[in-house]
Amino acid sequence: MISDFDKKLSFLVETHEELVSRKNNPVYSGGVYERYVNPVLTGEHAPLFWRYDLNPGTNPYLEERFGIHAVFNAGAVKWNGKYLVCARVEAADRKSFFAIAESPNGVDNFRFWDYPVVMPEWGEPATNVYDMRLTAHEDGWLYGVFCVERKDPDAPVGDLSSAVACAGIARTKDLVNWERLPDLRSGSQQRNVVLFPEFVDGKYALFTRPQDGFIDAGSGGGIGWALVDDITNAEVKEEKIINYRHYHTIKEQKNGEGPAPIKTSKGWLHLAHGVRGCASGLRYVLYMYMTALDDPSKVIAEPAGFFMAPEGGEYVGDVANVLFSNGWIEDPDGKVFIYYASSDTRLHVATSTVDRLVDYCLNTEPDAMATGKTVERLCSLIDRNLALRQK
Ligand code: BGC
Ligand code: BMA
Repeated sequence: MISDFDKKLSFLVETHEELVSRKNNPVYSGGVYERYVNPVLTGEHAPLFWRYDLNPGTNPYLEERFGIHAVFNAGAVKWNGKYLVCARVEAADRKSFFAIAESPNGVDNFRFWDYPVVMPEWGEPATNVYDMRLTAHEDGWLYGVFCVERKDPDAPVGDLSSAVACAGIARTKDLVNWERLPDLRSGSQQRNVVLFPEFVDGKYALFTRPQDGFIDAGSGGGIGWALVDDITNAEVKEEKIINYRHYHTIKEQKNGEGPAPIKTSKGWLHLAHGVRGCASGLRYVLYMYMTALDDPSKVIAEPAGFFMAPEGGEYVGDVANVLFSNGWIEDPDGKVFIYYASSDTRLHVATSTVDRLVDYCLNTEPDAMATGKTVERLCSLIDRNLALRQK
């Protein structure tokens, strides 16, 4: 006779397998990229043996023992022919950690490896870690740079939210064993730190995002750039802002580098997030810009406004109105897989090509910073299109 436990378990196994092996299809999304019908990872993709004690002796009701409700903000890398993401997995206790999932095609069938990343600690143990950027550096290591959060020791009594954010740095050759290096030393708090893949003047180069406090960028003007002599003892000595925040734009309040940029014949392609404040809270959208090949810190193009903003179900989640991306993969044929998360809850993919993304960056007008100019541009496009019609 099949027990209730076994019946329940085979139902769970079947529905989980259905979810994980579900085929994903692109949808037309305006020409620059394609969104996909399904998210690529959710909390429910986590293996059953992470969430349940599968022993009927100790879990007769087959209850979930370890809740995982969100899988989002993932670093990404192509590894031995597979598409790998290093996701931020959040447990019911609000702690997040990293876990690798791999897919044969980059758009569906993502499966987690058996164990999450066991990241060695450095210094005082972290309360939380998140948003890893993976960089295959020309020094031969694969680096993970991520946000490390610890409670602010100087917070007034009763303030249980203030924290200190800094950049943790680790490297690996197999994504299983990680060598943790000292956290980045910097005169300010840091989130969204990203290692540039090449040496610059013989040094390691970092995109930074200095901030006055834990949440507020404050006087931190935007995305910064810093050269570091020794990545095993990294310190931001000098930092210059290369991509500024601006009044009445999608990045009025904060911005931050996404994944490490992609090198193209026309310059470095960057994906970043911009944040503005509004009555419903912070709104996070994605934008793109390009920097020069001979100077990766020099902006040469930046289309106005957002590249992607939440749509439909993407608006809903733990932290609503958020798109965030810290991972993308470029295939040898120029196809680009953009891994973006919605509302701190689930991970999606969008696909494009290097050529289309470069075309978007170089041929979309930059922000002219005034409504009159926006209308002028629209009218000029209408004029040109209507003239075509009359021919
Ligand atoms: C959260 C992050 C968030 C940050 C700033 C952290 O505690 O885990 O998701 O970006 O606070 O709001
Ligand atoms: C942060 C990020 C993300 C998150 C976002 C919205 O500042 O570092 O982890 O997606 O806020 O909560």
